[in-house]
Amino acid sequence: MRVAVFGGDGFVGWPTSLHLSNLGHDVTIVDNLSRRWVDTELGVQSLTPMDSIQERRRIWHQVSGREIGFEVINIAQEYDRTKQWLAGWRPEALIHLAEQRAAPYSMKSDRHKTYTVNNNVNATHNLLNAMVEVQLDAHLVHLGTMGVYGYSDVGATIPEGYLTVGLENDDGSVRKEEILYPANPGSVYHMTKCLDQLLLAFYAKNDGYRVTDLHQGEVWGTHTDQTRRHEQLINRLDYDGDYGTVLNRFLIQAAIGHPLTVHGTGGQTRAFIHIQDSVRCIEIALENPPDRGERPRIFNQMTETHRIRDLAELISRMTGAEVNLVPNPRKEAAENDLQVDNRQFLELGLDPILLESGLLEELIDVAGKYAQRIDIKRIPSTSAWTREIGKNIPKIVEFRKLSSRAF
Ligand code: USQ
Repeated sequence: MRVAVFGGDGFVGWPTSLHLSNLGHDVTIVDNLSRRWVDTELGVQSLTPMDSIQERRRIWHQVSGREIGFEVINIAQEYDRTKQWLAGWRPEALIHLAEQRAAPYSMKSDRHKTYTVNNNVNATHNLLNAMVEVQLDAHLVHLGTMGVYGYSDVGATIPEGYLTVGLENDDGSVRKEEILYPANPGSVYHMTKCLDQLLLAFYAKNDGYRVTDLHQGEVWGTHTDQTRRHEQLINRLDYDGDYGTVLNRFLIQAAIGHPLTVHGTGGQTRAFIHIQDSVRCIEIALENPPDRGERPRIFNQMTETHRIRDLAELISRMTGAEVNLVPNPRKEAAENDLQVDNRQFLELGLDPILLESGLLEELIDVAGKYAQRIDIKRIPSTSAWTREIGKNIPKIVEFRKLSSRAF
């Protein structure tokens, strides 16, 4: 199948492109390389040394004999070029990962909020709009987030996208309807994924487009079967306070003897998935499109849930790392429970890689190998959700207890 991976240079996009290429799909990456520019803006770098996209593709060809195409297009800003490219290459499936994905980055300043909304919402709308215009009968697979549901404790399992509700008619009778689960974003980034849901629903209804939305949890790990095949195929791995996500950050922190940075009480519960399962889920979604005229098919792309302080304790037991409770820069519930329905992927053959798989050690090893690339001043999360919260968040945090393992 001809598959376009929009955002194929990113943390999920690169291993997805390799995975699909390895399965025999004809893959082209469309990317504006913005993630590399954000690294430059923030003055941080991936913990793992990352080659240019051209070099990565050259190495992939060398190890696999397969070609991955590449186009530099900013799909959020260059609507006409996006349309022309779609009209010319005519992909049969579009994997849409071309969005700014960090909640703390989206909350850094008014400029970052504006950028995140403009980039994410326009990217999604431009793709849908262009597909209609060039009459492309393709399946659009969009990467959403578990964060669209919010983390309020409703005491009920979160369904896969749609909630069954009872609507009271004027005559007092009650009829059942399925509605999009009420959106409850916790950051500007998460809000853009909520807005995406409406765009996807509209184009599926109005133009009969086949759309899948993947509500993904937090991705952990860095290697997949394909990135392991050559050192220069390595995936990026973020540890900094803006782009590093919690489980990867804790493992990296443990590897260099840095105290684990638990926000608040650590009572927040989140959904997790390993990067290998993430790319496998995208493969499964690709193979199981909805029919034309159906509403978007929504999957919960996660395999387990954990409380943040339990993760910290687990990693502390494994490594002896110290656990620090630090002031929470976010506006979020201090404690929440989370039960999530993920039956669709399991029924379609996903065999989850869970935390006890031993891959936690692999990530600690990767972090240890590249430890000299870490700038410890970039570890704390300093992007505050409100000005008031910001007053309690130190901009520079001194860590006096780094162990000698660090450097
Ligand atoms: N947290 C800590 N310590 C840290 C970093 C984070 O306690 O050092 C806490 C946060 O306060 C939050 C939780 O861990 O309660 C998750 O934070 P995160 O930075 O790991 O993840 P988040 O910002 O929510 O976003 C990430 C990805 C995003 C994806 C989302 C899935 O960046 O693209 O959509 O996870 S979900 O969490 O299910 O919304």
